[in-house]
Amino acid sequence: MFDCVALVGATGAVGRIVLDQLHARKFPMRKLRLLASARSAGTQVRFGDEMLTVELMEPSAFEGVDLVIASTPDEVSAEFTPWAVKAGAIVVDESAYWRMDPTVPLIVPEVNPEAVDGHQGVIASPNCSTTQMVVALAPLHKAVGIRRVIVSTYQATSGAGLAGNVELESSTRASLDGQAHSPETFQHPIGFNLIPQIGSEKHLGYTSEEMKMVHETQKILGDDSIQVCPTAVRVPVAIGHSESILVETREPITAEKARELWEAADGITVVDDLNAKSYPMPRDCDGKDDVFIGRIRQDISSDNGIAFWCVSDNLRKGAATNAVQIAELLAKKHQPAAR
Ligand code: 2RA
Repeated sequence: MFDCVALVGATGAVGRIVLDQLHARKFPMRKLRLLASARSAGTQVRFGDEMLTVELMEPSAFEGVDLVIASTPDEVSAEFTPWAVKAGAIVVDESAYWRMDPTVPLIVPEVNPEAVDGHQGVIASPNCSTTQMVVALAPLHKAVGIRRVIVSTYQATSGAGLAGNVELESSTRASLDGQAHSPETFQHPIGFNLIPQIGSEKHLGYTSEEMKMVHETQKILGDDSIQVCPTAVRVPVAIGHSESILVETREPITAEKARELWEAADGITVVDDLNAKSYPMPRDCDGKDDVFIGRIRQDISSDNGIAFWCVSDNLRKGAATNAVQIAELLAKKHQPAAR
């Protein structure tokens, strides 16, 4: 049981779901405080039957806080995290800022829960497109080893926050009305379109989003030899990232064995009957916490390959749910400090 938990970023797309999850999962805490920049301070936010007032985030605001769950841009995390750690809090951070810091565990509870023991005050939650992929990859990696992953993503507009969904609507409406539309959040109009760029150029023509999938996957699975070749694409879907994944394994594995492993794994639901037109789709996964897997096939172009389709709610398992699950791991180990 934590005495005091602070949520940073409660008014954002992910923060709202963190609040719902803390309430729905009866997170063990005596008090919840909401912290934000001056722009949101003073806002009233519902938590169950209570209305909480968002407080100004400044160094002294973290006094007495045991645990921080944060969903903010990278530069905000860089500023406030040292304040929180200095005040004695553990920070579960959803930004990209700390993820690749060697002193910071990067955790997906179904995959590497043991990494929680190595924290030095900060624990990072991965990028949404990585999280759902590693949940799917982990059982295969454990059973037969993974040599290489080729992944194409189909990422929802909510990955870019509330503004992404506002732009999906306005761009779609403008297209239907035959009007021009100037994009602000995305590089091009997203209505009736696909945009093969998420983030900026990072390495050899790969974007920042794509390179996150490479480095975060290796860190979470604890194996730098895994090769990942990603293509990240923004699609006109509001919620739910989809991924087409081809895995080259170290030892052969059949599609039937892969299905068995996924059916037995925590956090995975298999939806896989092509003849019944049954496979995961973003509309069906919206609002759910699992990672959904379907279209499970042997790679017909090589001996050691499995191809599959993977969908997950990017705001839930891709962000809020994963952070709350990390906080639950911490809660199991937490002894209230004498202050
Ligand atoms: C996106 N993965 O979908 C990003 C959000 N972290 O834009």
